[in-house]
Amino acid sequence: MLKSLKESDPEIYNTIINEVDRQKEGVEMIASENFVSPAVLEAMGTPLTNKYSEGYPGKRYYGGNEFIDVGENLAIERAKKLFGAEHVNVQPHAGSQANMEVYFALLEIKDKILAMDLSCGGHLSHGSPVNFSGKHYTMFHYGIDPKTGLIDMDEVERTAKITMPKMIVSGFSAYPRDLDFKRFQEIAEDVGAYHMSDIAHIAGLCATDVVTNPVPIADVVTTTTHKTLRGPRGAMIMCKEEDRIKPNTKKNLAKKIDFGVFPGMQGGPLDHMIAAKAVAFKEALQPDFKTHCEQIVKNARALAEGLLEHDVELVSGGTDNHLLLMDIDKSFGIRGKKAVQVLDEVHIYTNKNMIPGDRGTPFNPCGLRIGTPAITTRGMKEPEMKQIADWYVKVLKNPDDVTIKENVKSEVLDMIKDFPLYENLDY
Ligand code: DSN
Repeated sequence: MLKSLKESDPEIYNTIINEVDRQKEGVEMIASENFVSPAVLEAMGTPLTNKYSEGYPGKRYYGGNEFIDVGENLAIERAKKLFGAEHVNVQPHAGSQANMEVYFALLEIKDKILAMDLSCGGHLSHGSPVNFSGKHYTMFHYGIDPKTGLIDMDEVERTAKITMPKMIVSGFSAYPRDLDFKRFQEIAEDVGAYHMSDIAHIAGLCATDVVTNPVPIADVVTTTTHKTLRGPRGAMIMCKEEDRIKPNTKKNLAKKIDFGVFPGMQGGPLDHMIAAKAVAFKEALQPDFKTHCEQIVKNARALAEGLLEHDVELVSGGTDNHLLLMDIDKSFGIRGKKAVQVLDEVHIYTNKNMIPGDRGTPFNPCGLRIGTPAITTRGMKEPEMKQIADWYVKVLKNPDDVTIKENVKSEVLDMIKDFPLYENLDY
């Protein structure tokens, strides 16, 4: 593999090889990252990338789409089965675009949206002022109770009743607990709003009922396909067929969403990525994917226990899902920028993250977000989590101690030898 690339573009070839080696030789704990299967990788790197297929299966604007239609239909049918969805659109290129497509499909510019605050775990596309969502819509935010670290659903309800939004967004990028999607839906129904749930982080856990699956509950659900779902980079939108807010109009909800994706926001779909999504959905339908998702959560809980034994402060005191948020400022007197740097040095990969009531800035916050999807894919279990928790404490307590960092790095390199990655890729 990569023979032609090696010859024609050695600089990019070397970049790829170096990155693959970095992935193999590290403990990957960025909560939104994962390792796709060789089959998913293969589907992505195919001549399907050459095709144009604006439109939907059976209704394309270009000829020659008979096989592309088969691939897209397979992806749709598998996703429906996986999540119990009435309607699925597998064309969105990325999570932010999927959210934009839903807003465009169902709202007017300047309409009111109520979503989770970025500093409490929401996403940029949930109304950050520097994002299209915050610039084009009138945003209101709910946060979390600083005492418990949990979303206060009574506060969500109060804010919804005062602001009367057209859409309520549930979902997050950094919240370690299960969500009460039913209550979100009830509140949305009470105030006459759509309920869009963004499950980008937890999609794999939702599909396997390891955490609550909002697809049968919410009006619309968006997700990326590459996080806990372990597919290729990309996204999809799932929704009910009928529009609860505006029933009996010419276009039902499913048609509005499809129209919001194409022609509303995107042109040609990425057919090689849709084929790879179909491959990943087939993998996620196998019984061992549920066991894998259960292990992701067991690992996150074991990691939390390991850190709590060292009195590390965790937002909400623990986790129900795949991620943890540490208050590293309180626990170790270190901020996010330096923490990520020193952990990089020992081959543990993380990201800095704002935490509720953060005393820092987005570029140098008090929080560190860590997650278990990628290391669970590598086969690590509870005993390794205990070891990893000890490494965090050693490094973050002694960020300038070269000997400690060298020792931890060599222990990391030693441990990951037992968890090989992409062994059969011949590059
Ligand atoms: N960048 C993703 C994350 O890390 O959560 C969300 O888009």
